[in-house]
Amino acid sequence: MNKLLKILSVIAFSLFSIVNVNAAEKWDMPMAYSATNFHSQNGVMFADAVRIATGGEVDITVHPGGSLFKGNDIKKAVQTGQAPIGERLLSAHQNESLLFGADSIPFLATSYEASDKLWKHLEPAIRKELDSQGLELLYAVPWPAQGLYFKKEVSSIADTKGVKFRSYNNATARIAELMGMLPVQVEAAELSQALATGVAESFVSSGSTGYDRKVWEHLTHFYEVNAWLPRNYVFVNKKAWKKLSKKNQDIIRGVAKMAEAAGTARSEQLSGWYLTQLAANGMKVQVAEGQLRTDLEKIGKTMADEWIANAGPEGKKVVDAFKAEK
Ligand code: PCA
Repeated sequence: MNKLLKILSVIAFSLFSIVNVNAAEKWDMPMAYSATNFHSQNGVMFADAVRIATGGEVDITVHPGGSLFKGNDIKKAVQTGQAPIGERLLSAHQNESLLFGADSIPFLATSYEASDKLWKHLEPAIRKELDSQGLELLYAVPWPAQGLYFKKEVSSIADTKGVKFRSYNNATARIAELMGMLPVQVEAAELSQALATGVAESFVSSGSTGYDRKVWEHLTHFYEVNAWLPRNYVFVNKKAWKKLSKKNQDIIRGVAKMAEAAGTARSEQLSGWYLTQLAANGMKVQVAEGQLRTDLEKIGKTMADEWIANAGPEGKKVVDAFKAEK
């Protein structure tokens, strides 16, 4: 009897170990933007593809809309291991290193093609920087080009003085300053609230965020500037990454490449549609021209010069290589 129990416990123990070896890594993935946003939908497809391709061994659950961690807290949460994986706006970290803001230099890369080229030169530097912070870069997808939202007609920066402006990173706060506006940093998840309460009365973003946040309920004018295409990126805590088998790491890298291509294609496909939706909901959608365009280009030049002067040799190398390829 005793012998039988011993044998049974050995069998039970080995079964337990086998199950344990194959147990799924369950990863929660905080994302900052709404569930219906294309970045979030792409994140869900990425998670599904990883689950399928790893035979269920890596099981990622997406938490959009800042529901698990607010946008501003996602990187810290992943760095400290509170979440193994997450997504964040890359340029939100330009206060840590200007390199993170290379995709938000006004008028440097203003189309999807240019954005891809810039990313090709920027990606290795970002990967290295993130690695030194204990993070593994997986993929990055651009937002549609950025334009300006107001609740009045604006013909030049003379019309923007004193306007309360919602910023989403240092570059957008600097734009506000240079346009004589008053910047206040607000996450996209809280944008409708900020507009409704008058905390902000204008902002710079894509048609995507204007559409997601139904900003026609508060604002009236959208000016297409095509100033830059900032990226969201998905990254993993290195310790969590190292716990995966080499095979699963390779699978996830492959799926990440597909997610980057699919998300970028989706962003481009939707970019024009978002603007038609703004117009269909009553906004005046127009191209920034004349004095407004001239003023914005001047501000863009100031900001590009400031970036190059402060980003150090590595930043300069990225921008030079991008320009040389143009
Ligand atoms: N939407 C994000 C960042 C860039 C964009 O198009 C936002 O406004 O927060």
